[in-house]
Amino acid sequence: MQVYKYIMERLKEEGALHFTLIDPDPSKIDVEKAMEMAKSAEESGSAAIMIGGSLGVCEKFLDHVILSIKREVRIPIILFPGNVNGISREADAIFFMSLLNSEDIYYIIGAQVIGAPIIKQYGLEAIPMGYIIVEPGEAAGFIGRARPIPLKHPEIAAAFALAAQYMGMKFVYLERGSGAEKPLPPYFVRKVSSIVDIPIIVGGGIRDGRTARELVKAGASIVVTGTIAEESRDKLKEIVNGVREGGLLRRGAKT
Ligand code: 1GP
Repeated sequence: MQVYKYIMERLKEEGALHFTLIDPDPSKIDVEKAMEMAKSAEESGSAAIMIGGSLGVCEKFLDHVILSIKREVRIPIILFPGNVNGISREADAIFFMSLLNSEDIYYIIGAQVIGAPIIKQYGLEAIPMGYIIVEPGEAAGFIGRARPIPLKHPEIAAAFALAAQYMGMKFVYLERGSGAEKPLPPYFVRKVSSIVDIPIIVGGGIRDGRTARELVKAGASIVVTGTIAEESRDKLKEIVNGVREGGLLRRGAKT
């Protein structure tokens, strides 16, 4: 399956999509739980499974989780690596991401240089993505040594996102941090969306359908949730429905 093509075609048809994030940290979930989450994500209407996390990721467990999930679902499995230990040959594609607002060159280009030959060897489809962390940033911000963008300054995130677009990245991800107390406010996404043409992915702290709908209306093309998928199937459904409602309004607009 060509995953980038699949995403763009579905975005064109539906206006917006929901992706479910599974954190493959063996101290947090076991394989059975990951399979259950993936199944419920597909049944709820999620368009893809993302797999990645900041800590505790090892390739052996990652391979095992992905192979097990693959037996359960047909939607694509996309790696969302926090480092080179997040690469698995079993996935359908990898977000080849650069943490643009890191203070550490390793997270901007170092890990990518180490990972690129592995990705080539595994024959994984690499989908270039600019990753931007907004305050508080949670574990991803701390581990990635980000200088989180202040909420008061969406124009800084917009400038980063535009730079990502000009560098040829296919998506830009605005990350509030997994488990963040509050999601990104719509005004923040609206500002970035008014500047860039590439699809915007948002994630971190999204826990209800209304929030998801408002973020899509503000310009998000893809909404990612992780924590809620671990906790409540009903809430996950509500969020996917929120994304759909927002998507209907955005259909035909830029993806
Ligand atoms: C992490 O933004 C995602 O990259 C998911 O965050 O776990 O808060 O849904 P949550």
